[in-house]
Amino acid sequence: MSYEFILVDAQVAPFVAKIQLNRPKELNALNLQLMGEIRDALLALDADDAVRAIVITGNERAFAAGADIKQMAGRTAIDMLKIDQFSTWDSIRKTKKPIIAAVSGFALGGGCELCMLCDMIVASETAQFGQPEINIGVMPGAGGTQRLTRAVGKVRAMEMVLTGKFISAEEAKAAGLVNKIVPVELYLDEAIKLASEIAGKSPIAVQMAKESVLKAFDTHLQEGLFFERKNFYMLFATEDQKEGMAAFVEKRKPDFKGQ
Ligand code: DAK
Repeated sequence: MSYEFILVDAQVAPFVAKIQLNRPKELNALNLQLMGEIRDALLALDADDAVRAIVITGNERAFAAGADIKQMAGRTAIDMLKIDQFSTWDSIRKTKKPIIAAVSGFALGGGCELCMLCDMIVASETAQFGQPEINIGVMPGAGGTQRLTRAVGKVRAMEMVLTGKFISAEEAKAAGLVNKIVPVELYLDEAIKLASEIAGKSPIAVQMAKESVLKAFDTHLQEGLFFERKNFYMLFATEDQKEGMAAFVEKRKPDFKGQ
C-alpha cells in the first residue's frame, strides 16, 4: 500500500514494524487522510504474521501537534457527525498487537490522545504532552478527558484540560503517562528495543494479555477477573504455552511460533 502522510517499515527489526507520521512542516497535524492511513496501516500490520509489535513515531520536533485545526476550523457539528472520525479512532483502538509510541517534541491534543491509544510510551527528554483544545474553544474529543484522567489522575488531568498547559517528559513520567525517558537521539531505538523484547514473547499470549489489561478500563473488577481467567485458560490450548514451559524446564530459550 502506498501512503502520502505516513512512512511504513514492516520490518524495522525482526517482527517489529514502524509507522512514522510524515507531515513535518505541519508538525504532523492529524488531518483525516493521515488518520485514515494510520488506520489502514495498522489493519495491514495486525494481519501480518511477520509483525508482532508496532512502533508509532513522528520526528524529533513533533510526534503530532493535534488534529489539523485548519481542516477543522470551518466545520459544523453536523459535518463532524457525518465525517464520523470516531470509526477511524475506534479501529486504531482495536489493534490486537502491542503498539509503542516513540514520542519526541509535541504530543498535543489529538497527538496526545493518539499516544494514549498506544499501549506504552517511550519519550525523548524534549517531549511535551498537552490537551490545549481549550485554547481554541473546544475540548478533547478523542479520549483526552478519559484516558488522561485514568493515566495521571483527576487533578493533573483537570489542570491540563482546563488550562491547556503542556507537561514535560519528566512530569509525564512522574505522573504515570510515560514508561521511559531517554535522550533525544535514542527515543526511537529505545522504543524499537522495547517492541523487540515483546516480539520475542508468544504473540498469542501478548495479544490476550493486552486485551486483558485494556479490559480493566472498561469494566469492574469481578468481570475483569473473569475475562482474564478465560484468556488465561485459553493460552493452555496453544503450542506456545507448551514450548514456553518446556523451554523453562529444559533451561533453554523458547522459540515461539504464534501457534
Ligand atoms: N493543525 C494545523 N496546523 C498546525 C497545527 C495543528 N494542530 N499545529 C501546528 N500547525 C502548523 C502551524 O500552523 C505552522 O504552519 P505554517 O504557519 O508554517 O503554515 C506549522 O505547523 C508550525 O507551527 P508553529 O509555527 O506554530 O510552530 P511553533 O513552534 O511556534 O509552535 C505549537 C508549536 C505546537 C506550540 C503550535 O503550533 C500550536 O499551538 N499548535 C496547535 C496545538 C493545538 O492546539 N493542538 C490541538 C488541536 S485540536 C477527534 C479526534 C481528535 C481531535 C478532535 C476530534 N474526533 C475523533 C472527533 C483533536 C483535536 C485537536 O487536537
